[in-house]
Amino acid sequence: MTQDELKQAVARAAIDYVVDGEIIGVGTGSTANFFIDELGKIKERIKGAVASSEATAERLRGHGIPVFDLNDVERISVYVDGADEITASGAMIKGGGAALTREKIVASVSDKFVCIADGSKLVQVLGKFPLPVEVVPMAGQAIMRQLVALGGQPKLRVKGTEPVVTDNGAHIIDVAGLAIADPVALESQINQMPGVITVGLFAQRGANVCLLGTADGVKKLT
Ligand code: ABF
Repeated sequence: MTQDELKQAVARAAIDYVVDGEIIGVGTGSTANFFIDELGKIKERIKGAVASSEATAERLRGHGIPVFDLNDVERISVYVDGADEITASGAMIKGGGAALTREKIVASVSDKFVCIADGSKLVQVLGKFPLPVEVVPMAGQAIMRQLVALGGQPKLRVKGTEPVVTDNGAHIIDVAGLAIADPVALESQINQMPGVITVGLFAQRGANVCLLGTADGVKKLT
């Protein structure tokens, strides 16, 4: 099976977690896009969705799925999203798609986080994938010095010669070289740096369920 077929298989499996008549939280990225396409096929069963990025909102609308502002929604039963890395206990690195802040916000108000990923995303220790940190642009250099002190190799994410600008008007620093033994502690530590908007560690509130696409079929972790 190709990587896209594995992503499609987990996206399909995640439909089982959709609660009829409710508003679904929807993540960002290529695996989430497959989920949106599956959601489009059963759109009459749901009330709508809250999107974690402008790109996701546009794709949802393209399928005729109503997109709600989170301020108008009291609760979300299920949030479905991908990850860049995930451990067997559900701690994740996210943010490769630069949507980490809205992803963390929507996940935080959802009863259940269902992570969908192809098998290559499962790791024992987080950190091989550079850890994304969304920052207020003026704080970039100051935050990078603190990340170096933590043992990381931070780099401003650029597109061409310009910094990548997120949906929130902020920048992304990618931190290589971290072997993250204690993701819960590191999440707090980086979150406390002035100017950090969100760190792409989702450990304090990790995934409740992980659907992993493998050659032997969809495996459920956690
Ligand atoms: C989002 O999309 C992320 O937080 C993560 O960065 C990325 C995973 O992308 P893909 O599904 O394309 O591998 O969920």
